[in-house]
Amino acid sequence: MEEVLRQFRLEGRPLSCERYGEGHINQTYLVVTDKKRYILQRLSRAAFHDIPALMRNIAAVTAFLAARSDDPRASLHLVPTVDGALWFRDAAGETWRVYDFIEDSLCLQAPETAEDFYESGVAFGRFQRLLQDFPAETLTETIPNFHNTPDRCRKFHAVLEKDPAHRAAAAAPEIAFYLAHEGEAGALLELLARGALPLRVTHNDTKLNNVMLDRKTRRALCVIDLDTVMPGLVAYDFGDSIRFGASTAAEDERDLDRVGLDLALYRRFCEGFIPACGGLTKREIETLPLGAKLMTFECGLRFLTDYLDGDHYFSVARPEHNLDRARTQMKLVQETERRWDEIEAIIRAFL
Ligand code: ADP
Ligand code: GN1
Ligand code: MG
Repeated sequence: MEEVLRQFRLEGRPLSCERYGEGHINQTYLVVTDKKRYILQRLSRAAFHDIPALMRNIAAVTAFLAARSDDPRASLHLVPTVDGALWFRDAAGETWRVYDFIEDSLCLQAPETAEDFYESGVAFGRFQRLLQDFPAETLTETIPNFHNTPDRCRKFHAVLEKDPAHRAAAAAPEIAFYLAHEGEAGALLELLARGALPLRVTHNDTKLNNVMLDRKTRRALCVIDLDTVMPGLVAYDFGDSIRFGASTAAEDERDLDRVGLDLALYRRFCEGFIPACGGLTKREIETLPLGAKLMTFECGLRFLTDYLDGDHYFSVARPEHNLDRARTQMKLVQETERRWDEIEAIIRAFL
């Protein structure tokens, strides 16, 4: 680690470097020097296949956002290497990058109050609005077909057919559930293809723990985890936030009786997100609940696919971790169906 840290232009002498945060993709470390704190990340090779392009995206988006705020904490800041590069590739082929640590902030794994969730909606909505002027054509698609749900279904079938980790038998009810729900997978993409929904620059990974709140005021501060900023639909960003933050339980809760939808949180998120986006079309707003349902289905399907594949993509802390996650998402899809009329009533207030 010392060798890696020597490559970056850090202020002060490194005192410690420890694993940090609860992201599922990169390996994240908190680095403390005698002057400052930093976030060091080893990028996932399973997730990202064109790291130079990914880092160019992030440099462009962070510079764009930094130019639009007086607050240095309103955007991530990359720390360059001693050679002036944005990342360092080590002898083993691993890629490392460093950000300034966003100080006096909070990163939550679940909203403590409805206001926290509202503020996360403001953060992601504002991010969406600011990026309306970003030159989308300069962005590389870091993970092609990331939210192409029918493509996720195809990948699921391919893994299921091979059953490489011999786990399909242990997941028969979950497999049956996801197969039975495939019919709706293409609903948003069909609307896009018909020209009914606009393509925007979206974040695509809008979990609550990818947003920072100000520790004192608990107001929206900054959106982080920019690895998947790509052209997409606003329903993706809305949907992924709801999937994670409006659930009554953690993403990996094992007791499914505890997993449900908190519709008060759902509504409060809408109140933060929709106005902050500014200028969403009527059709975009109408399709937000479908986005939440599809992002939940898709994420569950991705967890199940990774479980069947032997856990190569998402970080896991136990052998059944991805299966547990696939089950919570399944329960949330069921709850979304059961409470669909109530959800539609919430959205109608914003039309
Ligand atoms: P992953 O792609 O694995 O989710 P993230 O970029 O989201 O990685 O980082 C993981 C966690 O590290 C975040 O949820 C957050 O808690 C913390 N984190 C990341 N960047 C910063 C930063 N610049 N300042 C403070 N905390 C950060
Ligand atoms: C991953 O990187 P992280 O932990 O913020 C994943 C998301 C999933 C999420 C599920 C690049 O998010 O797509 O929705 O896990 N990110 C990537 O918790 O695949
Ligand atoms: Mg993250």
